[in-house]
Amino acid sequence: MPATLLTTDFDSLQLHARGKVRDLYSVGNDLLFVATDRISAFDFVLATGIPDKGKILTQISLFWFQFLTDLVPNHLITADVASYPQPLQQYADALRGRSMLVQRAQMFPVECVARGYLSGSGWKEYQATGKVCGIALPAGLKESDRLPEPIFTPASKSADGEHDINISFEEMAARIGHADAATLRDLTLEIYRRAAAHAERCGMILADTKFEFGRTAHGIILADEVLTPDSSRYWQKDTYLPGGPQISFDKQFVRDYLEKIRWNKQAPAPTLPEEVVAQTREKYLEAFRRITGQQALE
Ligand code: Q0T
Repeated sequence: MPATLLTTDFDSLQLHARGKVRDLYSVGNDLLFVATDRISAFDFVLATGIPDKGKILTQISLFWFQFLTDLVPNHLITADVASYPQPLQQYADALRGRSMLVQRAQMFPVECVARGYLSGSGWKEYQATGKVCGIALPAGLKESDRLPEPIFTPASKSADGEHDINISFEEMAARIGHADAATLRDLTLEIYRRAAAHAERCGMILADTKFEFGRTAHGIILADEVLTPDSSRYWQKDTYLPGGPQISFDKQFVRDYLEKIRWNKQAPAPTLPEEVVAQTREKYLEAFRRITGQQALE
């Protein structure tokens, strides 16, 4: 089993932002996006990482950027470490396979979510109001049901920066302007349709996914990581059964274990047994193989 990269500390680089599982550094006018092996569950980063998870997610993201390139430009400059600027070369071994040099963009303060199925916060909101983000849905839908057509359900970061809050399209338009809001909505739905069709051919259901967009001097670009199991809900097609929650493609063993030990979901987050780590790593690899058609990480 390869070593786990839980945190980066690139002393000579300027940290731009640290997320739950990703670290971003400033590199001149660009950014270095690094996916660690950290894993979160129930909103906590667990004490144990999943070896290669950051590499697997980066390779999935790179596949999708290329798959979508005729539809939408993206922030990727290069993921070829040998082509990175000189100050990054001392970290080449840590960065290889799990990093991207990306263009800095002015990020839109909105999470762009597309949903083709009723799950998570969408299902909760539908049960309470019959709508999701102001969109009326047919009565009588069950949890995990496929929607009549994919819907755009934007969200904004809450003040604590933790939980996203679903907002209506009109609320989004009030924040960023109607024209940009319409452009991001149309892009989000078009990307979702294209990706969901590919997932389907790979035996998976792309239930929903979240995109982040930014603006550069050249226009709107797709940023962040895209269509990874961390930013998307993937289900296995052959076990799909609406009327309840679906088994998470990637985190099923982690969630089962955390339920089994009856963790109270308070800090400190637990460690994972090596069996659960191995099973979970295998699920991420399976997602990678199915989506990219590649047999192994380079
Ligand atoms: C960003 C400018 O998840 C984030 O950071 C955690 C590491 C969100 N985030 C994205 C940016 C990006 C990107 N991606 C970009 N291309 N340009 N900012 C900042 N935070």
